[in-house]
Amino acid sequence: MTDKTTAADRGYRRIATEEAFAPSELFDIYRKILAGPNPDPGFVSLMGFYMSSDSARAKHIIEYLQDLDAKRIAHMDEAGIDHQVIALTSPGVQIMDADLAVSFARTANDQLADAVRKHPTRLSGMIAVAPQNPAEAAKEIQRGLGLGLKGVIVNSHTHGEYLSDPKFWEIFEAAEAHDTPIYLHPNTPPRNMIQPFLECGLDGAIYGFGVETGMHALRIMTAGVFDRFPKLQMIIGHMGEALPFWSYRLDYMHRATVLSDRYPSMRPVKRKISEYLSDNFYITNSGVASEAAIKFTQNLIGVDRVMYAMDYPYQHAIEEVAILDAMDMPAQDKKRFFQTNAEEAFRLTT
Ligand code: 1DF
Ligand code: MN
Repeated sequence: MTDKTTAADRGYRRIATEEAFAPSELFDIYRKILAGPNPDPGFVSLMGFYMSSDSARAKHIIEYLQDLDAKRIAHMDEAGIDHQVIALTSPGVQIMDADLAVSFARTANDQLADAVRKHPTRLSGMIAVAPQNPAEAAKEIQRGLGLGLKGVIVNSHTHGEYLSDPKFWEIFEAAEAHDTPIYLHPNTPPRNMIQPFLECGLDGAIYGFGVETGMHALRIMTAGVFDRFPKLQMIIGHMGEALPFWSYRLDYMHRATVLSDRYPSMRPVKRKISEYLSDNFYITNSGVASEAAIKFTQNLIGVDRVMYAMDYPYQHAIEEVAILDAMDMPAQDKKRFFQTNAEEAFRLTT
């Protein structure tokens, strides 16, 4: 089912914005962590599975994560993806000790920048950072932009810690100052949250990812991050990790909780949750080829803030491209969804 149309035939380029890669050296590091003392249970469940399973899905994913060249481009051609915005796969460097995380983020960013230089019209890449060392993360944002990368990838919690903690805010400060967005991508729930998910197989992309990452985004909003950094832009996948559907209740209960002075950790912030969602977030449909969910989210946060992602190679489902092409939606909004919102969010120039 090779897509034979061109961007000119369609009226839009298809830009996929949550696509993953992994240098082969990442798996060497992961093997050591998995074999080490008391590895993180979510990491064991996720990467421990993909790196050891003989299933067709696992083998496909491990093989294509490592390619940033002909094999990936062939899959893009086959599916009709004009351009991928690629990030180091979850949990990236965030499962590592701080010093290794800082140095491996640089290695991964150098590799990704090389691939982007080789295929500038087909590939863009996000900057991996180590939140374990916020000052180095801020420096790496600047260095990564200098390499031609666009945007920053953070794979949700880092050893159970969330970016709502002000110790991480240098990262927000750097992203805002450099006018580059932060993609808050899922990770498995941390050690102290995962047990009820794990015992029934719901810890991964099926559900645990969304619960963990949606909560992380909420913590960032309720901690006042966007009051302190009002121009900061973040991106969340999987139809906003369900936050759009929660939005009315979040607004109501947040206000009620603040007014009743219930928690020292929930202080007044300047705006409603729904306002932060529409002013400070882009939402991608990664993994969700649902016209109803996409339109609901466009309606809630604006047609200029919802954009396309495939989640290659984890959801290498090329039939979904045709489903999304066929959405009953004004042509200019479909172009926003597939192309121009991504160009604006990531400041793409090719
Ligand atoms: C999976 C899905 C893994 C997504 C991912 O990274 C990922 C999965 C490790 O299916 O296990 O990025 N995803 O975003 O849906
Ligand atoms: Mn993903």
